[in-house]
Amino acid sequence: KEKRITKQPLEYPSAGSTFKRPEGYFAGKLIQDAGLRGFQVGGAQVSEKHCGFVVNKGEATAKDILDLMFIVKSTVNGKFGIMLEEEVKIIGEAVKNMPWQEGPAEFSGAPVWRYSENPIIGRNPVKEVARIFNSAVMPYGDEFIGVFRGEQTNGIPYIYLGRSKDAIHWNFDENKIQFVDEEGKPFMPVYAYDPRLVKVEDTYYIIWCQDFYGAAIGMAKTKDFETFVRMENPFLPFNRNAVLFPRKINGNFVMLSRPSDSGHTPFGDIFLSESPDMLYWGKHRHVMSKSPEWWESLKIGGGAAPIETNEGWLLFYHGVSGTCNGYVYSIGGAILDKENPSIVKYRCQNFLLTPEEWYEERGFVPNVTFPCATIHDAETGKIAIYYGAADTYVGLAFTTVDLIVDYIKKNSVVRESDTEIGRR
Ligand code: BMA
Repeated sequence: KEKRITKQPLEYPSAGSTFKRPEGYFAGKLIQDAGLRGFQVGGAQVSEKHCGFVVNKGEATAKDILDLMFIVKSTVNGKFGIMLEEEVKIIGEAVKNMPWQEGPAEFSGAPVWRYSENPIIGRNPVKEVARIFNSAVMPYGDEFIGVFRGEQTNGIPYIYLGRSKDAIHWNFDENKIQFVDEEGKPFMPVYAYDPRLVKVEDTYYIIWCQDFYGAAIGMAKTKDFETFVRMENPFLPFNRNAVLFPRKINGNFVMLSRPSDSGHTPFGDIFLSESPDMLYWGKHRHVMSKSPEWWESLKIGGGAAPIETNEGWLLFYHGVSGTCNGYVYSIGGAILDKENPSIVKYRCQNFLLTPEEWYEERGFVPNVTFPCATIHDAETGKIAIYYGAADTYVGLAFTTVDLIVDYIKKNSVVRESDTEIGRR
């Protein structure tokens, strides 16, 4: 720690170290040797203390920072023939009390590791609720809040509110969330499952699957987690796996969804729709299809709300394989274009996580890992993935933005329909 304080420019705000370490060199040393120590554009400066950091001396704009980085990259490339690459960063907020456990030094597959105390939510967690799984959580003040799929003992799923200080141990309300209409009158869905929870500007949105003369998407909003107001159903049946982006893009709300059929849907691609007001949805685009890879060869669907990074939107989704003994649900990863997220920039051909542990292989529906949320810390790049396991438990897995983006890029295969804007 002390070493960091003397060597790193912690007295000025910075987004951490700015460039990746090029093999065989140090970015800071190259920048220093290129004569750029203290070089400044507007309020952005190559730190005088450690040239690997770009610091904000006061009023640096995003443009100052980008311009400075461009000059640094071209100068270093001109002098030494080495192209510096930017470190991958999460764009968003820092998380106090980030749930975390260190990973192994090496990985045989994707750099995603499970929490050693999984599952974090076991059977019969609440009175009259047999199982909680496929649920979404997020930071709330200095603590955490979540919306949980509670399978009642009568078999009907509803959404329950839970709170946690550490995002690992959860306390649930015994009563299901009581939804109301715009007039404040009770307005409960017939059933509700697979909720996602996303904050856009100052409002929290819950999006789930419900009955609308068949399985379709339901939606509600809250500002205080006391009053939950149902909104118009965004799409016609049949549809599942709706995932809202955490900010408007080009002025519109953006949502992923997976049109399907009335049953257990043996097909399905991810689509994207836009809305100026959350009332009318349109400008539908195709994002990505199932692929020839075995683990996502039957259907795919959105998972956690996309994470904004400087490389694009990082999406954890689920991919399904049909075996002679039923479906297997794995977790996949892709990076969508920042301004036009119907374009897939990178898509990992390998799964990131597939059922391997007892709580993923054994339960109400065996062999299911189903991601619904992440908690991600912009300061450190740490990511905690929350996933339903075997339609019975909640599991937690970890990665970091640089490890996972690097892995997705290195193992990326994008096909024709991925790179289109998805309009035909
Ligand atoms: C899907 C959804 C999920 C579930 C999965 C596996 O169709 O219903 O809620 O986890 O099947 O059963």
